[in-house]
Order: sequence, then C-alpha cells, then structure tokens
Amino acid sequence: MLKAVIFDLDGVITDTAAFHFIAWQKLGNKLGINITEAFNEELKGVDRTESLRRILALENQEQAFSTSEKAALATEKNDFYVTLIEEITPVDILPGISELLDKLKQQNIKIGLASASKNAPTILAHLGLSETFDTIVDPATLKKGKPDPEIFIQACKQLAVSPAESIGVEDAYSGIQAINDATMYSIGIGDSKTLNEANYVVSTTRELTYKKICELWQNK
Ligand code: UVW
Repeated sequence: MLKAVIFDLDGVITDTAAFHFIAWQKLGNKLGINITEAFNEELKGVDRTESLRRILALENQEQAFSTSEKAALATEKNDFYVTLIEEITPVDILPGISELLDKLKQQNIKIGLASASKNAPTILAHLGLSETFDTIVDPATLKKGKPDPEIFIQACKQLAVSPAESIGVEDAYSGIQAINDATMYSIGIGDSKTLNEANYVVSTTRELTYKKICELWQNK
C-alpha cells in the first residue's frame, strides 16, 4: 500500500534554479569566474558548499581560499539568494502540484520533503505549503548528499513508513539514484533520457496527477 510520497523541492514543487543562477553569477563575477546556465543545471540538487567547490574548481581556485573564506563566500551567495526568494509566492508552485498535494492529503498519504536546500522551510512558507508537508528533512543533519540515499531514508523514518511503501519524486539524475538506492519507487520529472534510471518519467509536473501515481503504484 502506498503510504508516502517524498518530494524534492527545486524543480519539483517550485523552480528556484533561476534564483540560484543569479546569486552564483553575482559571486562568480566578483571572483572572475564565468558561470553559465548549463553549468548551473549541473548544480541542481547539489548543496551550497559543494556547489561553491565546483564553481571555484572551474578556475582552479579551490586552494586560493581558506575554509573560513569559503564559508564567507557561501554565506555571501546565500544572503543575496535569500533576498531573491522573498519574491516567491503561491503562484510559483509548479503546475499540477497543488492539486496533487491536496489529493494526497485527502487520501491520508503522507507528504515529505527531501531537499538539499537549507532554505527549504523558508521557500515552503512563501509558497503557503508549510502546513502541507508532514515532514521536512533537515539537510544539516545528514552525512552525505544525493546521490546517497540517506535523505530519502531519513524522510521515511521521520514519516514512520518503509521505503517499500513510498514514492520519491525528483528532477535530477542524482536524486533518482538516491531514491532507487533507498529502494523506493522513483518518478522523474524532466527528460526521460537524462532520468533514464527512474521507474517512470513525466516530462512536466502537470502530468504528475494522483490518478497517474495510483496507476503506477498498482502496476509496479
Ligand atoms: C542548496 O544547497 C541546494 O540550496 P541552499 O543554498 O538553498 O541551501
């Protein structure tokens, strides 16, 4: 029986990639590092510290900063990012997601959030979804980021469900790997070639209806 659906945030519930891009670009300009939109795509689902490491590596600047200087750079990026996400409102919930969340609630299926973003609670508040999620994993408590399954396993624990009774929804390849390795059923949102390891892929959130989820669960 399906007991829980655990969602990634960025690219699944709302799209914050553009805000991350603007904030990383601002920092990149200061450091003389060009950050392209394609590179920003590779940072999807990657936590802040690791994103900064990858950005500095673009220009072999990883060793140019001490640990505390890198922490200050990450904070600088985040402070700007936080001002940008102030603009987020419920209108920014991706198509079909509100309806899906409502249906899951009506059916008593638990709803969890497994996002690497430390800003996730703030973003959910801006979207008016704080009360909708039964649990949010705090990424600061985890040892490893995606593709490690830890975040999804932790979400299942917090919801008191087993991974075999749960679906994970992700838009990033590393996220799909994390769901699969947690032994949950994985649904990818995006390009079926990129997300080829998912149990099922929809091209947009609009296709992710409660009916579709029930069909997939019955036929898995
Ligand atoms: C990520 O690390 C993905 O996001 P944030 O900077 O919001 O914590």
